[in-house]
Amino acid sequence: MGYLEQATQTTVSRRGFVKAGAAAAAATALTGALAGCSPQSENAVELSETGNPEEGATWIPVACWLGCGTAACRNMGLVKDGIVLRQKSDDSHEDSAEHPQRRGCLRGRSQRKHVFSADRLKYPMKRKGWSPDAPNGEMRGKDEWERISWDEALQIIHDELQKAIDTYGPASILAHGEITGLLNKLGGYTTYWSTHSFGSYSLSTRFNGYHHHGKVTASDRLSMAKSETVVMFGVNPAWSGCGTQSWYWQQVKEAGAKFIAVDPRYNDSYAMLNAEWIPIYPGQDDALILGLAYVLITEDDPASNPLIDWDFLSRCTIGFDADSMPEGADPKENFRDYVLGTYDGTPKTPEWASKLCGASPEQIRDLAYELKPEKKVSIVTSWAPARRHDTDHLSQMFMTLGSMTGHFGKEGHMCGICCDAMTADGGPRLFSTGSSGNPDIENALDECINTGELWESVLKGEYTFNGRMPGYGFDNLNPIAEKRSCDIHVLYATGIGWLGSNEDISKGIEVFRKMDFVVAHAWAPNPPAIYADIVLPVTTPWERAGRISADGGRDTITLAQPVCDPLYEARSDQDVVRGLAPLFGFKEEDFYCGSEKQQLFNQIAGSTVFDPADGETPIPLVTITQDDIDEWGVEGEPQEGQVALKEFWETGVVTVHRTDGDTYTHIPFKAFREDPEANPSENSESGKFEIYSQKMGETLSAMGYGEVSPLTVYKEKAMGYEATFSDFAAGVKGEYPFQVFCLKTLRDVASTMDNVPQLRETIENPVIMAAADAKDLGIQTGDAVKVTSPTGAIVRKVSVTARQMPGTLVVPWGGWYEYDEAAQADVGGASNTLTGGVVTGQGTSGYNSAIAKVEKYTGDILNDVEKAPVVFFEEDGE
Ligand SMILES: Nc1nc2c(c(=O)[nH]1)N[C@H]1C(S)=C(S)[C@@H](COP(=O)(O)OP(=O)(O)OC[C@H]3O[C@@H](n4cnc5c(=O)[nH]c(N)nc54)[C@H](O)[C@@H]3O)O[C@H]1N2
Ligand SMILES: Nc1nc2c(c(=O)[nH]1)N[C@H]1C(S)=C(S)[C@@H](COP(=O)(O)OP(=O)(O)OC[C@H]3O[C@@H](n4cnc5c(=O)[nH]c(N)nc54)[C@H](O)[C@@H]3O)O[C@H]1N2
Ligand SMILES: [Mo]
Repeated sequence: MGYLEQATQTTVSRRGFVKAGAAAAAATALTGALAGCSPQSENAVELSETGNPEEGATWIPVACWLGCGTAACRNMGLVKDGIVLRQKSDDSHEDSAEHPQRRGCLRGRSQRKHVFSADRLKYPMKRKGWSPDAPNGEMRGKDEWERISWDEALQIIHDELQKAIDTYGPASILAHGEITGLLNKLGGYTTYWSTHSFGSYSLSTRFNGYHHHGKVTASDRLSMAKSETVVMFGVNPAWSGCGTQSWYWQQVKEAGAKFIAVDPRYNDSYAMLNAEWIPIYPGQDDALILGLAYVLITEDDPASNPLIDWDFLSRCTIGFDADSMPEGADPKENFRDYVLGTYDGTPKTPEWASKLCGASPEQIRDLAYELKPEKKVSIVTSWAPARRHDTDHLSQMFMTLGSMTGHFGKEGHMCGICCDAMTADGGPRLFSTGSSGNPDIENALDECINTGELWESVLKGEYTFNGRMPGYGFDNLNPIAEKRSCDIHVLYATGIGWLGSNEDISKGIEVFRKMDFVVAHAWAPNPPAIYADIVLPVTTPWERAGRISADGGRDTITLAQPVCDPLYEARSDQDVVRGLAPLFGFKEEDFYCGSEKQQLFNQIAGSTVFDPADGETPIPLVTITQDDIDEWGVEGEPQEGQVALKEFWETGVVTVHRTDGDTYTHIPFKAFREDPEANPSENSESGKFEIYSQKMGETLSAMGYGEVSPLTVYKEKAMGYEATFSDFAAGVKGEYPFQVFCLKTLRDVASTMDNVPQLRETIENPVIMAAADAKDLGIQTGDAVKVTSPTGAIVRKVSVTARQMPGTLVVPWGGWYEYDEAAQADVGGASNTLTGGVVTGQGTSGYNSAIAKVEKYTGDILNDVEKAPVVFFEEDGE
């Protein structure tokens, strides 16, 4: 009997789900239950004769679609007449270490407050001051709004897109999201790329032998629990992987591991794990690792004090010493001699490292001894340290540390990325979803601008082309640093990205104001909507056909049912395209294979799970009968799978029941370690881990954003630690003495939930400052501060803590940009107000790269929760 069979029996078929409504015991007060609902919804629920507002309500699986990477938590809604009265998470089976419930976090559980929020956009709207001939662009963000009909809105969009194409060509439209299929049929559009989540892991690891996403560089959870020591370089699952993933970490603790944290902050995860703390300055991990390498190299004695795994180093890596350098490279440029300072005269001693990273030489020495090859050690990190300028060599630095200490390819040992959905549970995802069946329409253009220089490029009319690398795909890398012209006139935004997730929001607004025409799709008044000309109210996933996702933890797939009809006049993004298609002479079928329900069905039918027999062959997940097909009213073929469609639809979740040593066990680089010749890395020319990577240095340098050396070395970082000094050697701080970095916070997932009052109340998202700095500046928790970087300023309340390195500030990631005239600053706390202005190396997005000055702010500012919801215009009596 296979594991999955076991799994589906326990998970789904046998005691898989709590029958609808069975757990709905306690009745909540009607008003309480509906706080924050739209007026339309409120009218819809009536008290039953028994006075129980939950009578007749049913529990159904509802979508949590947030991009935290863990967005496959099971989310349940108690639904009555299209209204969600309450939410709960996974109680589909008994919770156990091997087969945990997929429990969600406060954000997923607040989705009903998000969907039925007071600030939902209701109708298509047009900015009053905009007209086709006179855009009055400088009024964007300040103007009044008027309600228009969908027909008017679509006609205006058609006319403006057509005008831009006819006048300036299709490349004059900068777009993303659902509209791009239609634009592709019209000749294409200009797109953009960034290194988003992965930072400099995105491209460096394509050449140095490591792995680009990193998720598969970490062991699965049962293997990880065998570690004796876990060294965490910047990992915060309690906030950024909360829900079931954080619980995996607790399993590692319960199994007896010791934890050591290397981080500018002692975060809640470290507190949960009772970790020791080695505070370091943001971005200075490379210096610390070089200090460790010095101790390992100078104190290792294979007989009496084995600190280095010479066997792994010699078989699996190149570039460590003069003898292992690749052909053609200068033998002097090897890692060992760099660390010892043989040729540059600077030994990278713990004292040298201490000056650069802030950890004491003793802490560095002690840490080196914690990493002994004979011990089961997991060295883990996140992408956060790499979402920073000039970190192209950082992935290689961790790879080198793991190689020297030999913590690769053995159970209980690892060296890899441990964040996002797969924190403490690495490995390939066991489930995948099928294709929607919609046609793929190619973009005829390859124009693609790096977000680090996006706004500057639009203003200058010129950018650096390095291939078309849309989304997370970097396969079109074409490092030629070709200077191309760009002439953007129209912005088409779906989502907050351009004035939230990307760097340099102030310059973004400058660009928005220069455009002929700006469209935004949104369900809440987020910054791109506020700075647009036409705003289209779109549905949330709760108002669509349902949602299937295998994007969360590796052993879970979720399926959500629709909750309600589109609220007010909202339409799905697809329906916008369906509405525009005939105006351009296209048919719906040119873009979609059928209804959204048909597409969901196709995704379900095509979903797979790895066969438990071998742990790697995808087999169909869902059994579908002719009756199912008839009931759904879709086209399709019956098929045999592991779970019946009806059951999946009702429970909303399938998980794999893991057992120790099963076929889903993931010990990264195991085969590589055993025989690197037979199992070479796909990501390097030599097939080995390249501590010296010629191809990496050459390729990244060719992108035109600065030299990247083939050898992993210490690098001074733009907008980094040294940049906070005017005279580093003398220790004199400069105009911007603070390093600012971001944190994924409990309130937001990216900036998706920042408008939800209940989350604003729970998590304030203040600027976080070290106690010593606050004392110097006469600042206390609850005061307001103005934080000014070379690109912008924010004013926020401050929270003072002893759990953070002096000289650093945290601006939590997710706030919505909100310009305040009196403060001359953003009072929404949008962290990218402070970033931008530099592009380095592989074009790494510098979300954690900012330097700033701080002053106490004495004007009035409100806490976010005290702010009234933003409504675009008064209700017109409906
Ligand atoms: N300063 C700073 N910047 C950062 C980061 C940081 O830590 N600090 N993190 C970076 C990282 S790791 C990432 S992954 C990115 C994430 O940046 P994004 O990818 O921009 O973030 P998401 O929240 O996924 O954005 C989705 C947006 O689309 C909207 N949306 C979601 N679904 C739909 C839909 O079906 N239709 C429409 N029309 N809209 C929809 C959401 O409401 C939201 O506004 O941000 C990066 N930027
Ligand atoms: N709540 C919430 N969860 C999320 C998201 C969200 O927006 N909100 N976003 C999701 C997404 S898109 C992603 S990509 C993931 C990834 O998220 P991660 O890459 O893990 O990022 P963070 O959680 O911001 O930071 C992790 C830790 O790194 C530390 N750190 C920052 N810079 C450095 C450094 O230079 N060196 C060291 N040693 N430590 C440093 C921070 O103090 C923090 O403790 O999170 C996902 N989870
Ligand atoms: Mo991300």
